[in-house]
Amino acid sequence: MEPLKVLVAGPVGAGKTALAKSLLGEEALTTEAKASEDLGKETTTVALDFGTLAVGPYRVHLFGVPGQERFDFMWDVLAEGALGLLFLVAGDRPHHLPEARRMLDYFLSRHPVPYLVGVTRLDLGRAWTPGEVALYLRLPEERVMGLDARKREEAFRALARLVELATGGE
Ligand SMILES: Nc1nc2c(ncn2[C@@H]2O[C@H](COP(=O)(O)OP(=O)(O)OP(=O)(O)O)[C@@H](O)[C@H]2O)c(=O)[nH]1
Ligand SMILES: [Mg+2]
Repeated sequence: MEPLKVLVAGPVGAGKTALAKSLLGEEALTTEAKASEDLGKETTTVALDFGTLAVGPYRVHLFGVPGQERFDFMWDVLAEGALGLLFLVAGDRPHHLPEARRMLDYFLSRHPVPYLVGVTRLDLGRAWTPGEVALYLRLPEERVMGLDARKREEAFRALARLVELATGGE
């Protein structure tokens, strides 16, 4: 069976790299560099996160894209041939939602693939709930779920649901 290429996208600090690490462990290929501006964390992805894992009968190739807009040239490079999009948004950073909406529209207009939105960091102060994020992004509630990107079971549940959407539940 052909590998299933899945893209992980979303604004800076949404947890794309954390998700790659929790799903792939030591196998995760990451490209972190010291953040050149204050992003609320020390490092940021400058090229991609990558790794492969099994989801049921499928071999998934996971490609995480950088969140910073200055690396947006990588988005189309990595999106080539993708069959699903896992789009992460930090629930505790509702001010990132306008950018999230633009990024999601951009991706889906160029690569209309099945998608799932994951809302992370729900345990942190005054986070928006997945339902509120769905309303704001004008998405059906079933396309939005909460997860802690640091926890393997939660990250895997989100990925498995996307794989189900991408493969039509076969
Ligand atoms: N408390 C908490 N922290 C989380 C959760 N999900 C992710 N994080 C943390 O949030 C931060 C997200 O940072 P990254 O994983 O580097 O974010 P990114 O999306 O890869 O960001 P860029 O590569 O800069 O675009 C990490 O410190 C994670 O450990 C969550 O559900 N709760
Ligand atoms: Mg990253």
